[in-house]
Amino acid sequence: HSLSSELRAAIEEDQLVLHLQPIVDIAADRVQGVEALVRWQHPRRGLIMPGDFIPRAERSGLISELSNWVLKRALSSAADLHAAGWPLGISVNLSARTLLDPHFPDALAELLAAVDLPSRYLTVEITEDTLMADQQRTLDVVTRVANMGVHISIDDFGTGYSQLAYLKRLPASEIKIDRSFVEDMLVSRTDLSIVQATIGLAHALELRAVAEGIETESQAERLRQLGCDYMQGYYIGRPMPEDKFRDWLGAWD
Ligand code: G
Ligand code: G
Ligand code: MN
Ligand code: NA
Repeated sequence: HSLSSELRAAIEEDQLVLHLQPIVDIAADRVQGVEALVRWQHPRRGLIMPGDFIPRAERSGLISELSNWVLKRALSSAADLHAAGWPLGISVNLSARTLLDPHFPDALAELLAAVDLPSRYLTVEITEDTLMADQQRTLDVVTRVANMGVHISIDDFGTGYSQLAYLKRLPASEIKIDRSFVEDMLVSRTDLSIVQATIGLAHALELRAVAEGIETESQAERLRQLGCDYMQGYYIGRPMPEDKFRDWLGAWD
């Protein structure tokens, strides 16, 4: 049995699960949304992390089905949270392959039409490298998605090779500062400068600056002083199954 054929069955048999990690609005001191992170609850191998099956899904052509499953689940979780009195946004990671699929915008429109959730509550996270892979085709798909009212986030910012000339044409709403910079920002003057400059760049382009990988109170406090808009990381909350996340939300403020 190859892992790829097992993955096809896993999607059909609902062995995948979404974990939710909180994203906080720093100035308002409020939970703004969640990032959905997929895991595979394998019947024999236990919990498999996305780094160990997403690349396989991309190679074996299963990524469209997987993205579809993730989006459907993420939208329905967000709609359930809204109905329970928690109007949070939900962010979903998308692979390059999904964004190069010309059918993707129509498939997404169908998913949005089937759920009781305004499209502005959905954010799709796209890494810098994904955006650069096939610039014109990706820009076309991303623009169609943005025109539906979905927010676009540039993930892992600072680790790839994006050109500002291209970034400025993207209909993005936010930049996510890669956690490698946040990790060292209090011990490395260079990393602090990069974080500060990225927040400045985001604001100059009228985008939100989101920091990820916050693990300590001092990092959180420093990001607040720097005017960063949102933050996410183990210090605030780990990725959790939905029932745990609801408990966490109830205990938060
Ligand atoms: O979830 P973890 O916490 O281990 O995430 C590892 C990597 O997998 C991250 O780069 C994340 O963006 C990616 N990832 C998590 N969930 C998804 C998903 O649903 N689709 C895609 N394409 N990538 C995902
Ligand atoms: O590439 P992307 O930013 O989507 O990946 C998110 C990844 O970061 C997931 O694997 C998630 O589990 C992980 N993550 C989230 N918060 C933290 C954190 O505070 N520290 C570390 N080391 N990893 C984190
Ligand atoms: Mn992400
Ligand atoms: Na990231």
